[in-house]
Amino acid sequence: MGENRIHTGTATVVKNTGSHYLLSELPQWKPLNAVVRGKLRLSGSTATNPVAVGDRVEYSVPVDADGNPVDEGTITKVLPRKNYIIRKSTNLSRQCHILASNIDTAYLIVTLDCPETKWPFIDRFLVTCEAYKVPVTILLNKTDLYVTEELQAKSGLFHSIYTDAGYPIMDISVLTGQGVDTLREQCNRGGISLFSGVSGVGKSSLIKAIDPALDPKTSEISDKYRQGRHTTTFYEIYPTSGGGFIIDTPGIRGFGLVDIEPEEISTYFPEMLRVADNCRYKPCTHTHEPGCAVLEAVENGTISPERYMSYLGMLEEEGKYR
Ligand SMILES: Nc1nc2c(ncn2[C@@H]2O[C@H](COP(=O)(O)OP(=O)(O)OP(=O)(O)O)[C@@H](O)[C@H]2O)c(=O)[nH]1
Ligand SMILES: [Mg+2]
Ligand SMILES: [Zn+2]
Repeated sequence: MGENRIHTGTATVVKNTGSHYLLSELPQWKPLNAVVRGKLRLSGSTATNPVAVGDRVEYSVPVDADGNPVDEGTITKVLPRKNYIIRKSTNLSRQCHILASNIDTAYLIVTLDCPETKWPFIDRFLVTCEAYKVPVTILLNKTDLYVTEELQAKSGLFHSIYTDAGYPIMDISVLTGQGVDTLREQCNRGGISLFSGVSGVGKSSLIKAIDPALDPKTSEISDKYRQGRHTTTFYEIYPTSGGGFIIDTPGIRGFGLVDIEPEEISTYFPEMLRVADNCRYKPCTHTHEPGCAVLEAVENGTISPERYMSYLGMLEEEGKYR
């Protein structure tokens, strides 16, 4: 025991199981068990989790003469985050949770059926990504199921709304393999990809399709409720054989905005931000003001009524609980 030295370094949190963490010095994959002892100095965060998957941390660990860890490590400091995704448990809750940090691309996985992803959820997720500077791509999964006229129309509408808003969309089917190769290539290009979306949309299945060596837990959808069970419970970074890193997240139910003032919300709708400069009054809530460029854009169809309704919904919700 007298031979032990203390090694210190910087690593990325690749797994969080509640009280324990796994760290690795990416792009190397050599996970080390670590814990937080005592108080960590936090940068003014109100989150319930002081350390999130994706965090870059400083750590120390006792090592033997050959430099091999002889015990678990200790996280001593969380380095400033490039970005993160944070949510409130419910709109009423003051508690918030950092889902993940230092994300290169957030993939929002959406399905129009089995389960149907509610559109306000999509917009709340997108607003959060804009607010915290996380680049996002939408994956429309389970396209194999969109065979009825109604679902095809819905898919068309979905594409036009979110393309107009300025988001990249990819059509995906884990079942037929549509889009999977392209997505794999993107994920392997490096960096951390976050897979997010409500329960049952196929996040874990998609990760497995991207790299069959990975095995995130998947489950059958409960037909009774047409809603997935929450199979994934711990956040985790998976290293792909192509050199990428993917975070699977548990299905998210609600998505409350965190620390976003009502008057800021419209700035996180890229299509509103583009025209808001032309509003006659500033600040403008884009709800009733004469000469409002956003209202005009909704009127003439450049801004989709669906997105605008989402905006009004958020404005109302965020105003109410303050
Ligand atoms: N038809 C069809 N089913 C799919 C597709 N992708 C996934 N599924 C099915 O959807 C169900 C849920 O998939 P999961 O990968 O567990 O979903 P998840 O998003 O990880 O769910 P949580 O972990 O609960 O958040 C499984 O039964 C999958 O087989 C697809 O492209 N088409
Ligand atoms: Mg899952
Ligand atoms: Zn306006």
